[in-house]
Amino acid sequence: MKKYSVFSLAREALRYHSGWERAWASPDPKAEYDTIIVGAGGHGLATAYYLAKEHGITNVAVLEKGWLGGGNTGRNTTIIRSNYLQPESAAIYEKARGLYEGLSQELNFNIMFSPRGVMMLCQTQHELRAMQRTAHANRLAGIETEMVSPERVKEIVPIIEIDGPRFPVLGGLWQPRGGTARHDAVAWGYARGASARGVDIIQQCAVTGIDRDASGVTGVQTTRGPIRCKKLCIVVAGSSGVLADMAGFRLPVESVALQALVSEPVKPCMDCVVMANTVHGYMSQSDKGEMVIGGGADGFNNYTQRGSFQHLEETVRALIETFPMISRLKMLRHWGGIVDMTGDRSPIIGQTPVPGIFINCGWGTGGFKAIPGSGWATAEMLAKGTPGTLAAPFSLDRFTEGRMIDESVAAAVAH
Ligand code: FAD
Ligand code: PYC
Repeated sequence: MKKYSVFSLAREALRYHSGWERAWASPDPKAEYDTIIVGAGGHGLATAYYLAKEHGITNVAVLEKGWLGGGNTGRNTTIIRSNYLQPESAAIYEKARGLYEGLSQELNFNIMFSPRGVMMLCQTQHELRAMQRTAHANRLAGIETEMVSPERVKEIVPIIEIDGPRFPVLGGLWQPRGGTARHDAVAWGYARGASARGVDIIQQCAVTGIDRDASGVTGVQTTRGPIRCKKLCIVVAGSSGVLADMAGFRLPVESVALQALVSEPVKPCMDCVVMANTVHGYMSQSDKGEMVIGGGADGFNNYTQRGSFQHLEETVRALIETFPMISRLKMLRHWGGIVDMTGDRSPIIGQTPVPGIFINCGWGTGGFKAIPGSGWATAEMLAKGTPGTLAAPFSLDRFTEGRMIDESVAAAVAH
């Protein structure tokens, strides 16, 4: 892999950019791999990268039915934060946020991490008290967050209306080192790093069946033929239930569309992320100037990867009292992704009832922020055959043992 640097940029500028090589290889599938990862979203690619880098395991294929990063990873609104309530979640989300800080350097790929700060508004007394509790929990977990007054919210976010008649701003939970990153670049950077270390990334290769014998998994059926493997890791977000069905077990997840939209570009007016969870809306400004806006998940289970006018109207209406300026903006595009929701709004990372099959799913509306930490922990589990300390609390068993990790408030997005 050729290193990207100011020197390579200058060299290529002098020869009309004719010498750039492809960022990752596109090999044909081999007959057999030690490990197959299904799903080339951020979580699958990060898992492959850390398997190769941290554990030296490279006889690995990542199989993707479409194009890499084309699922939720390329459809999300890129918010990164770690202000979760429970210690288990704080640990994995903060590990991820920490890795994001150095990821451009580590991958030699600019993921445009922008720690611009995340403000979670409190617009009811109840929300104010819940967020105060979260701030205390964050302090205990060593996560830098603080409660701020309405006046401080206004200083940080001048375009906000704090004295709205229905939803006044009573305070905010501020995470100064939260922020955003370029979603595609995260997928592309991990793909390039994994491919350079010998991982085969195979796009346009849908898994259509899972082969098993009495001792466990033996391989997969794909649209490009059968491939044998010793270990299989399912990392397909909204399609997790479908893949589990192929393997012969059920998962406690529901698939729902989550939608977002962007406005026409405007001059810089908001340099942090704001989430208004009482009214079900959030907003940030992209580097291009578009206001990136999202709301709650669809209220019914579905596999629809697109936006709807009804949702667009609902989300903008929710935010207008708090951000009156958006009433004058034209909206440009809207879209949807399929998110996989668990009952406690925490992910599942662990072994499945089928020996040799592992799963990473259930990130619901909030898995972009977790990609580096989740990939790191899933790679550790695959390498050792059993989850390490970061992943262990998120096992599938917790639903039968009653060990819920309730993050329905921290998940923030209405569902
Ligand atoms: P995906 O990126 O969906 O990757 C799974 C891959 O599996 C897909 O590429 C798919 O094609 C592939 N696949 C499926 N079936 C098969 C098969 N049979 N064979 C082969 N491949 C298959 N999270 C945040 O932290 N912050 C946010 O601001 C945020 N905003 C969001 C906004 C929206 C509109 C949406 C939809 C989600 C948002 N999320 C956010 C959630 C986040 O996007 C997801 O949790 C995360 O991207 C999941 O990553 P993944 O790698 O698990 O899944
Ligand atoms: O998890 O922070 C989040 C989030 C914001 C928008 C969608 N998910």
